Amino acid sequence: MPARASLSAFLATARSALAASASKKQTLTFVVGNESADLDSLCSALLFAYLRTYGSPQTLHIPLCHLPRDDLTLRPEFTEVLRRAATSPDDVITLDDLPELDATNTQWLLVDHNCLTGHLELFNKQVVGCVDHHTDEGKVPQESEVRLIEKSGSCMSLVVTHCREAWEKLKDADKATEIDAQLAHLAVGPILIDTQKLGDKNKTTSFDEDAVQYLETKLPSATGYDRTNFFSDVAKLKGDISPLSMRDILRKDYKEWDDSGVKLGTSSVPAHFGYLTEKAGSSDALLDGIKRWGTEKDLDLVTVLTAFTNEASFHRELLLFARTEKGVATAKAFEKDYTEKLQLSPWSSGKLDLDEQSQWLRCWTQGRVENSRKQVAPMLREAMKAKI
Ligand SMILES: *[C@@H]1O[C@H](CO)[C@@H](O)[C@H](O)[C@H]1NC(C)=O
Ligand SMILES: *[C@@H]1O[C@H](CO)[C@@H](O)[C@H](O)[C@H]1NC(C)=O
Ligand SMILES: [Mn+2]
Repeated sequence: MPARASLSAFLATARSALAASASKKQTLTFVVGNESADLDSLCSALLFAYLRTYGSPQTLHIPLCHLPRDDLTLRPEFTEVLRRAATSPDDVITLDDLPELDATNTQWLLVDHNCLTGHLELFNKQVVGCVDHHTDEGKVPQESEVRLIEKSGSCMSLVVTHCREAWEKLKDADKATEIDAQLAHLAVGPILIDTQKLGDKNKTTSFDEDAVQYLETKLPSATGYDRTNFFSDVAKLKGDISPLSMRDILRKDYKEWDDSGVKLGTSSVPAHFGYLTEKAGSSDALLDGIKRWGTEKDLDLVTVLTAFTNEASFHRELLLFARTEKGVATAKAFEKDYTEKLQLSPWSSGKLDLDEQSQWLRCWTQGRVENSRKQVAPMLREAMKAKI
């Protein structure tokens, strides 16, 4: 391992080692976060890999962002935290950058989860440790060298707790103070977001408080850091959909179900249909965007659930677009069973609505604002069974 470097130089080293691995038969060690790929997971994997790589024994740990490269654009808050760490999304390693890997030549350390999921599930037997704040699923071997599972607001706080000593012992590098400030930005960002600046008493633990206190010793005011400003910059970006395309808005918070012979896709959006219509340019353009999403995902039923605050009160709207006969039958069953329960009333006099044999659309204002996707998705799945 060369001398400790900046985060971006470290990522370049990891990237070239990964590229060279195809020809060599050496074991690669990966650090990977949760498939939800939120700020906590992404930053925890980067910091943990960095500190494990330059701590002793020096072994290269490759940080893997658990998402396709295309999805990085959906997380402008991550871009902002990387910018403060003098790095950019182009530098990180994503699922798309993985070469063919022989599972037996790999080792995996998990952060922000303790059981590999999705495309990486096939590496489950190669997991050698974890740092996590979710319920212990008992999959990571008990005798692992690293096995830290504790309740905390942010997994990053546990990574910092675990690596604090190693961090202090890192060999000095050129510009060590500057590099440490960059790394501290990377670390403090997700902790502030996950704990509402240590203000959410239901989430904040002493791990989070101690970690922030420690990290801020590496962030004197000369580094430009200010807790309140940094938090509000990152938090604003997290909720901002204005730079996103319609497709990105629909896929940013997307969940899908495929049962009872019907494929249902649901997109949760933090803005109202008036905003979406304006953003698309017209009602027809919005409908086009929704139709294209249904085609791309090959759905029977496209659902868009909006949630937003307007004039100090909280609102929800619901759109169902059925694009196959099965989808239409499901949507009609849903309308019949839940119009009253959810207090659905036509949005904008039904101007988006469609009524054809295999294309049916309803857009409603939802009176029962306490029902989010957590409640509405099971209702839709009941309707999938009940199709009229
Ligand atoms: C990934 O994170 C989400 C959000 O914290 C959590 O609900 C989920 O259980 C985690 N996945 C695993 C496999 O731990
Ligand atoms: C904390 O939890 C309590 C009880 O569940 C709840 O009433 C309160 O609103 C929560 N506070 C915050 C800041 O989320
Ligand atoms: Mn987390």
